[in-house]
Amino acid sequence: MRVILKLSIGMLKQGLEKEKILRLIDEKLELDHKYDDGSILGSMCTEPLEFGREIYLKYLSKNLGDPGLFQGTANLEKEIVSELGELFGEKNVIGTLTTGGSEANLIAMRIAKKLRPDIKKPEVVVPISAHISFDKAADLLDIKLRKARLLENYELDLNHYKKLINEKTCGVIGVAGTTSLGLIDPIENIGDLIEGKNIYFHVDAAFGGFVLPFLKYLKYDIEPWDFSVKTVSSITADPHKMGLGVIPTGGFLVRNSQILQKTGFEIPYLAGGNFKHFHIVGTRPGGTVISFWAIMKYLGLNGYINIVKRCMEKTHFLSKKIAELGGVRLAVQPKMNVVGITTENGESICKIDEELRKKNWMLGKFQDFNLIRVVVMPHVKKEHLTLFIEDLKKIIKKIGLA
Ligand code: 0PR
Repeated sequence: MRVILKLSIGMLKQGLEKEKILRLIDEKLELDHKYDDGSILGSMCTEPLEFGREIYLKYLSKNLGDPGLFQGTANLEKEIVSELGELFGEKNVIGTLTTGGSEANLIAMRIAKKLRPDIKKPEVVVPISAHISFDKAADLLDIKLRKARLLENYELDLNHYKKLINEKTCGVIGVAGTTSLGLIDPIENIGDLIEGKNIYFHVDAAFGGFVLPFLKYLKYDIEPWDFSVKTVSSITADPHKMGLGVIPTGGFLVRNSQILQKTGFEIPYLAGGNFKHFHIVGTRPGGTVISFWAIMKYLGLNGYINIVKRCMEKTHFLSKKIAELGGVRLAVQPKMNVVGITTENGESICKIDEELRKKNWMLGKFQDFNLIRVVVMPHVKKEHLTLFIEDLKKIIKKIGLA
């Protein structure tokens, strides 16, 4: 039998010089927005801390998919989990770093379902403002999502939430730092609704996890949202958002260590030996973990407090400017470094978003809530915000909103 080997069309027969490749990459990446050019106003990611980047590059081949082979790296992950647990009100937690908030939320949804095999058609209650990752998880796990409405002021309608809890509910979700507005759901009240009911309670603090503890140190009035609320079973908190970790680094913490034994996956054949794990992915980066360990050691509590302090100063600056503009208004007074902007007269925000994009300003648009969102990440400078406000003012005038 003759085998005809056909070279794939895109692949070169002969490799190129490194110089040439670097030039090609530069040319092709011209299309990308850059964090430091100021245009990225609607991202929850940012440049990782430079030191973290250096460490990451050193350890690219570490694979925590087989932790028995990389026990040192696995121990660093345990240290991170324990330090974060303490920051979130419970030192003796278990957990893991993930590829991001979506994987962490998917893991939480799977646990909620697994712990209640008695429920034939399981349901999970989420606020309608919860991240899209819960829809993805529900789809993958065949869970029915029951979505609770918001009130006029974008806060959770707790009465509606309560009505959605029933005998099929295996889990409830609260968000500490919503994607659209950075709001904090009433975690204690949600906890009261499920007390004694054998319902899993997951808090999504993918964004807020690396903001809220530091706001508390800055004397902001932050209602309890973490393991200090005794009914909370697990928390998502992502280093690759306000933790300044490299992409991809998410985080998942669980209060009860028994849950790993009860619901973990097992891989019997690994070179480093068998172990139980929560992950959806198999091979997974150790480099991000080592890098984040280094970032936490380098910044310390004070480093994070200062980063959040500066973001909040710029948030207040932007909020004040928006409030002075006319034609648009703040959707809510920001609780963290997320600023939602809506129209004053209720007209659609889409035209403004479109015009802003033409001027190269990239914000998040939340059509259901009729708002556009700025996330005041560390890469967003005051000069950028000043230019943004100038352009927004011109646009409001151009389209006749004020
Ligand atoms: N939970 C919350 C509350 C989130 O806001 C996000 C993502 C997730 C979970 C999921 O996290 P991963 O994206 O790590 O899986 N929030 C941002 C968003 O959807 C993600 C993002 C980041 C979007 C950068 C755009 C962007 O440029 O808005």
